[in-house]
Amino acid sequence: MIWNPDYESLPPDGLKRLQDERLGTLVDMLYRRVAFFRTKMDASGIKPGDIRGIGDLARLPFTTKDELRSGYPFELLAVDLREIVEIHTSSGTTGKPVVDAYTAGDLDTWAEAMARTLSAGGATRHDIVQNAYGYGLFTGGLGVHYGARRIGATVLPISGGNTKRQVELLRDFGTTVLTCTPSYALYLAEALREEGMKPRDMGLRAGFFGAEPWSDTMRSEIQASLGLAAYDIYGLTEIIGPGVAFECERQDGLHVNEDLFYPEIVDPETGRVLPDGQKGELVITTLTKQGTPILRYRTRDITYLDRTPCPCGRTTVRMHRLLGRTDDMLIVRGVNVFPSQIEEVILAIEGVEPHYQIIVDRRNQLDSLEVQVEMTEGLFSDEIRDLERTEKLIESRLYGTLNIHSRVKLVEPKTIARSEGKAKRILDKRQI
Ligand code: DLL
Repeated sequence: MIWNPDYESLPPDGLKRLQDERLGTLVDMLYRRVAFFRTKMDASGIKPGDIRGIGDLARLPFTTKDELRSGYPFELLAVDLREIVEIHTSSGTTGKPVVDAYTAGDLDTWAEAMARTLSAGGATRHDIVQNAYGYGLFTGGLGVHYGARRIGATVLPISGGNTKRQVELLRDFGTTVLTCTPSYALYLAEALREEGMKPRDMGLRAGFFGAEPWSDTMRSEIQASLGLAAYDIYGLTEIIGPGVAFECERQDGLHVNEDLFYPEIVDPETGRVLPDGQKGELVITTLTKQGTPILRYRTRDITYLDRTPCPCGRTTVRMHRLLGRTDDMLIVRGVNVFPSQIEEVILAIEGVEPHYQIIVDRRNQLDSLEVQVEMTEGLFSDEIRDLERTEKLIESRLYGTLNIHSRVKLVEPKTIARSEGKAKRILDKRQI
């Protein structure tokens, strides 16, 4: 079902007019209210009057994650703090997190964007939505929650984890819609199987999965094991959270909420805008956001755009499911992990060398993180007890930094391959 045909099925010229108008208002507002954007526009010799529409967008400077971080916590606010009613931040990044500050109007937009997302997969007020995305500063839980409320569905706000309880709820409440990360969906499927529950015994009809990379193979597995239609949903904290783009019943590319978020694809090296169909880095401009609007945000996510009409009746552009990232950020169990964070922890420990390897795998349908670290000759000649103590110490420090559990294995000196160029420290064995 199309939640809001007035916007989702606008004829292309009407959509373009709306985008032109909204971009003009945005640029004008950012120039007046946010010193960070004013300084950047001044540096590029651009005045708000120069931007007459989307056709001029490429003249505006990009915004990067580092810039957002350096504006922590409130430097990029475009309204008075009193107007902000809710704040979310990005998870486990190096240094400061990125802050998304929402006005009441932004929460309304978010609910709208997520209502469209859930409706596209056929969810309605008759559904019972088991929301197993994490509630809290992470945008997944509350984003889905607001959208489910907007369409009038019944929400079970169970949040992530606690698999036994998830199984119980699913059975007792007759859950019809499941929302969580795709890896957790598979894990849950396994738990249900162990309880002797078959897909046909469950009432599940649809699932909305995102926040981490997954593939069509994984989709088939999820659909078969849970007996539902699995939809890919995309978003990021910097822009709004989930609700940026979503699949319709065709499951063939993600419709971008284009009246709210304008997508471009650029060459990650040169920043040049690429034509539709060409792979590159997704760049997003928020067209209506009030609290923390952003110009041309470099997402580092790799995809391409497809403007061919979709039989579903939406006229919005589709982005292909994500093909990767330009940086080396790992997403483990939905949490962003940067290798540099791991390195920092390791380098502060005595008895180990700065040679390590990060191994990410998927065991029992759940991501696992293992860190192999070379020990010094000194530690190598110590008692086993001492080695175990060091392993546990690193594990607990890593947990403190990353907020997810990892396994640390000390290996003998000189056993980790050295590299002459860029070190290849990450081994991602997940088959996705
Ligand atoms: O993960 C927002 C979200 C929540 C999306 C729930 C979908 C569902 P962040 O924690 O800021 O926000 O992480 C954003 O996650 O730049 C992508 O690299 C990755 N990501 C998000 N959705 C997908 C997806 C939320 N469908 C980062 N496929 C993004 C692959 C995804 N990667």
